[in-house]
Amino acid sequence: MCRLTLTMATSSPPHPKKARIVTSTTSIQKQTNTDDATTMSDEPDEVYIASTSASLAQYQSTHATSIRDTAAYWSDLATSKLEWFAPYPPGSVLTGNFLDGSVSWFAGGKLNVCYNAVDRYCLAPYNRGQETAIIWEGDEPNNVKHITYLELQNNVCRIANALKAIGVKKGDVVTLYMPMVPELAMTMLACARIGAVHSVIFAGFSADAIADRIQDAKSKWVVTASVGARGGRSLPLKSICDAAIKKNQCLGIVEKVLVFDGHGANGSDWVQEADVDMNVHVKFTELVECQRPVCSCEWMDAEDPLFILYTSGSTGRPKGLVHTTGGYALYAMHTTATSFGLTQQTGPSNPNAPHKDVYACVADAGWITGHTYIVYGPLLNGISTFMFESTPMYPDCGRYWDMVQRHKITVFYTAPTAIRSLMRFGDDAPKKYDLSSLKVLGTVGEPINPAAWKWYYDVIGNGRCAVVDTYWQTETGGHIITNLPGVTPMKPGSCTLPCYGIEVVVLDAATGKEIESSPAEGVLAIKQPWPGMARTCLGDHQRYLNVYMKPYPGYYFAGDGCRRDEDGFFWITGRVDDVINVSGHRIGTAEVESALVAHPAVAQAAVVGIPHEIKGTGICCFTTLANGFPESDALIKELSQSVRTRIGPFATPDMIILTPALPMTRSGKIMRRILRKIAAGELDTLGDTTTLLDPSVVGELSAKVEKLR
Ligand code: 6R9
Repeated sequence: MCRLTLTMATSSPPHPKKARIVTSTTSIQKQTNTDDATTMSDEPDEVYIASTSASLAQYQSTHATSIRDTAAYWSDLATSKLEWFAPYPPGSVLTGNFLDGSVSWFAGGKLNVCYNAVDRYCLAPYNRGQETAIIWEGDEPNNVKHITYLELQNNVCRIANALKAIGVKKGDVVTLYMPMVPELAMTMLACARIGAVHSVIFAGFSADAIADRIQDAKSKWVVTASVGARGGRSLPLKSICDAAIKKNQCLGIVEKVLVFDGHGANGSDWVQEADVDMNVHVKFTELVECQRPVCSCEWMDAEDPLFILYTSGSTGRPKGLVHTTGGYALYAMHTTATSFGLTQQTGPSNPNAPHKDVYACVADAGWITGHTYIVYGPLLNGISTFMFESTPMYPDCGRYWDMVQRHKITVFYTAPTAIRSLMRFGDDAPKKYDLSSLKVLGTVGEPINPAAWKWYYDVIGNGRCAVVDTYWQTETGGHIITNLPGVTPMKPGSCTLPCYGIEVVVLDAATGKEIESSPAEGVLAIKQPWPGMARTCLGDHQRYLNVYMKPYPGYYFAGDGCRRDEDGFFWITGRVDDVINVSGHRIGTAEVESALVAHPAVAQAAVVGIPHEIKGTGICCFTTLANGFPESDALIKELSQSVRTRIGPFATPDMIILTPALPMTRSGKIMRRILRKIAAGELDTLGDTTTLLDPSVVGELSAKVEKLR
């Protein structure tokens, strides 16, 4: 039996920490926790009561309504929160199903996401044109810009006109490979304005990875910047793009590369030499400057694509998930407001709500977190959003906390990996700053270990702030399980309860049957469509069906394992496919394997995740060499470089083990299960090894792993 500790976490005056609460205002408090060793926590679960029984009951009742008649729930919100150029027909709120991947929301309705995120706030009845839309902080802390909604509108219109001037049309895919500068958000919005589909590639990806994505999306247009800046270093983004578009797979596809210039420390950092035989570059900053700041919004159908975002899957080929206009916008807007407890609830029905939050999500806009919770979600709510170009360690490990103090940030959203790496430096850095503006602290990307959760809660939040653990995916468009500030009790390490409109179930992995009682352990699935879900994989609907809809017919399969405890709280236990989560970045083991076997010295490669103190999971590669290639440290370095070149530096292996043989079944399959155990040093729980062709491999490999630890 585990102890159940209850801690107050309200925004009223600080409470003694970990006080045992003897009231029984919520159903949670009455429970006794019997969680066993399956919990990711190495300590007993603790419950932090953030709410009253009334607020939890209110959540439960709204949630029940939202899944009982989900179309009605979302339709009410769609009309009260978004402005439509033409309404959707009453019967088209929700049509289609998971089985054939035909889900569609609000089809026939016409709207524009850029209009809803920018223009409407410049007009009556909102009249917020002079309020800040974007606070940007560059690599150097003193490089700060405040961009009002009106300035944002003007700049977005100029970029939209410039895109049109070079020939970008509705439906064209525009690839963005940009640093975290306001022009990135502006270009995304400009695409949305003219109906072009953006495909943002995180600026840490290599030329090879960019080329694959350009080819897959047949993207004629690429927008980049001459350089980016991060942690005092300059990133040669244009040169990397140049290298990408010269690769075979891009030949004949890319027509123009539009280059924003002037972000370098010395103003222009245009690199000329790669341009010699290419007539494709456009000095985009100049072209944009001479455009008119007025550009009408394209009327988009709710089901027209808004953007593509590539993510890793079980195969080596990245998949381009397609998000559409109306459903995504509504879901982004609604989850931003509810999950972070925004004090301002804007919408046509409530245009003059006060604007109180300084909201900062410090992710990169190149990931889905940045799309939904830096760009679309906050701006659709009419609040100011923060864009951060640098890293948490630059110029020192107090950077985040310095920003909280200077900008009086109220909502701060980051990843467990960042929390863990900052925690290592102790409490002195955060203690130097005034963090009293904070109200809500968010985490995303991977399960947060209870020790990191508590540090975030105690040291950063001073025991006063709600910590929201938001579970979701590129595919889901927005949060699907999270606690709500001031509403849901918190358990460190649990993402708690489903979002409104999301019916989460636990399925028995083998039988696919729903497990109705709690506690339960199995795979996580969703039972009904929701507006923010990705509609397809670009150019490959069959793959979409195979990955998400077919494994458990009638459900959306998320690819994660989970546990539901007695209180109905969800605990994500990690991916159940061949995807590993490194510092919150999804990396397919097959992608790393194909980068390794691309090297002539490699005969076979098997990649598994390995527990890592900071990254959560590290990358461990086992490789056999082709005849004639001797093992050497130099070769290990080359292989590591090969992965960086094929994917990007964030996928750099943590361990590469050269070996004469891999554990294989008699039928010739690499036993990754065994490799995972060897990598984690868990030899006592190896399980059945009788099917191994040569069991002695296990001993040899674990000796090698031990030496490298
Ligand atoms: C938003 C994002 C999705 C995968 C997902 C899961 C893991 C994300 C999590 C979490 C536990 C959380 N994940 N948030 N696991 N708790 N709060 O990260 O999207 O890059 O597509 O990754 O990340 O494994 O399936 P994406």
